[in-house]
Amino acid sequence: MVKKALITGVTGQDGSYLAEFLLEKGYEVHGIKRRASLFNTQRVDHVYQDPHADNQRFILHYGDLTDSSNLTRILQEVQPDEVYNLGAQSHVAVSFEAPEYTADVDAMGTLRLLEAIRLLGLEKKTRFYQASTSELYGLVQEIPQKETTPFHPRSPYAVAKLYGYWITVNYREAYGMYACNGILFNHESPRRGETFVTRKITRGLANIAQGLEECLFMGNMDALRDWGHAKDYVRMQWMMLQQDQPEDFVIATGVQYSVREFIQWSANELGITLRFEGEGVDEVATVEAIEGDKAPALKVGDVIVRVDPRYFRPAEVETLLGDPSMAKEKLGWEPEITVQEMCAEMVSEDLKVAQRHAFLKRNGHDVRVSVEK
Ligand code: NDP
Ligand code: GDR
Repeated sequence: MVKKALITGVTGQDGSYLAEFLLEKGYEVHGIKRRASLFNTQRVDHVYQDPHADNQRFILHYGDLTDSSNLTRILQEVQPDEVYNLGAQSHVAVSFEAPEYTADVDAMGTLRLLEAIRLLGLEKKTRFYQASTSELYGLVQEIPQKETTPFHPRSPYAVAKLYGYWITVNYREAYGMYACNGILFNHESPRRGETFVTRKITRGLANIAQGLEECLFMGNMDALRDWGHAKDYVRMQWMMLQQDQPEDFVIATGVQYSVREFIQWSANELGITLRFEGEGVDEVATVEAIEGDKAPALKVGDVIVRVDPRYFRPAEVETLLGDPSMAKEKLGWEPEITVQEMCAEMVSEDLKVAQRHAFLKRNGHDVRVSVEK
């Protein structure tokens, strides 16, 4: 029997890697996509299958985590063996601006899915994965953070995800459902959304190197994160649903770096040596040396990174460092891609796009790159 998986958030970073992974494993993969005024399936277009073809194994359904009847209908139609709830308003800073919507999608959306599984009598058939987050630790109570570390969320996003975490545990305990949480630390890739810090850096610096932007405006560069590669982390999401008993796991690399270090590595990948000077809102990064031909638009002395307090958060999560030893011991999981390798891959992909845009611009085309406002 072919296994069926349903992924919410299939058009996002993790959803796209997970869909690829499950298709390779022979699953029939169903995904929920939102209606948008523009196409929003770029991350999964390469696995798209013509709906007119036979034996379709990748099927998209219109839906939304704010709509119970829609979720119930899709679950009833698909009768999935596994549900991966990756859909979310996933941006921490945006959650301060849209707290109620974030709660509706991230907290209530999780409840809607669990309750639909139960109402349809699928609670013994369908296994449920909840995309929980290191943001639950927020103001950290213990270093490194593990499965038993107490939570102290620091944003509307993290508070909503706290509800998602506990309602998943509750449905497991109350109804015997196979439901579990992956407490994932930050994970990135060339498919990362453009306004998360790593992608903002790799894309921004590649654009600056090619003369498409002038300066990168950053928030708190002292923030420390435990960054892994999304490809490694979706493998673990699947592994969590293949155990005899459902359990919650921390997924992390166990190493931590600052945002500033990530900027340095990205610049180095472009042949640029940066010098950071000043403090707080006056901190800037200046080009100290240039090697090779990846940054033709720059000269020594250019200031290409500045701080903009607009990107500071009302309550910041200063430091996160995960302890993935339970995942290693019980599931044999270990990350395969280092953060430096991931940074190199992200810069290389963003540079290719920037070079294409710069070529078009040099040849008289009106090229505008979107930047975070
Ligand atoms: P993305 O922001 O890249 O993707 C989020 C997905 O959710 C997109 O497909 C988005 O659709 C969809 N979505 C947003 N709102 C709704 C809604 N109302 N109804 C249905 N779908 C919706 O996130 P990631 O792939 O990075 O993360 C996946 C999950 O893991 C999220 O839940 C996130 O909170 C969580 N997480 C992520 C971590 C990370 O470091 N990446 C770490 C820990 C947890 P659209 O494409 O239309 O916007
Ligand atoms: P985070 O990721 O909030 O950890 O949530 P993000 O990349 O947005 O921020 C990481 C850290 O970098 C600091 N920072 C900036 N962040 C952004 N976005 N833009 C900036 O200009 C900037 N300057 C500094 C932030 O203040 C923060 O400390 C991500 C999301 O994927 C969540 O969905 C997920 O749950 C967590 O990771 C784990």
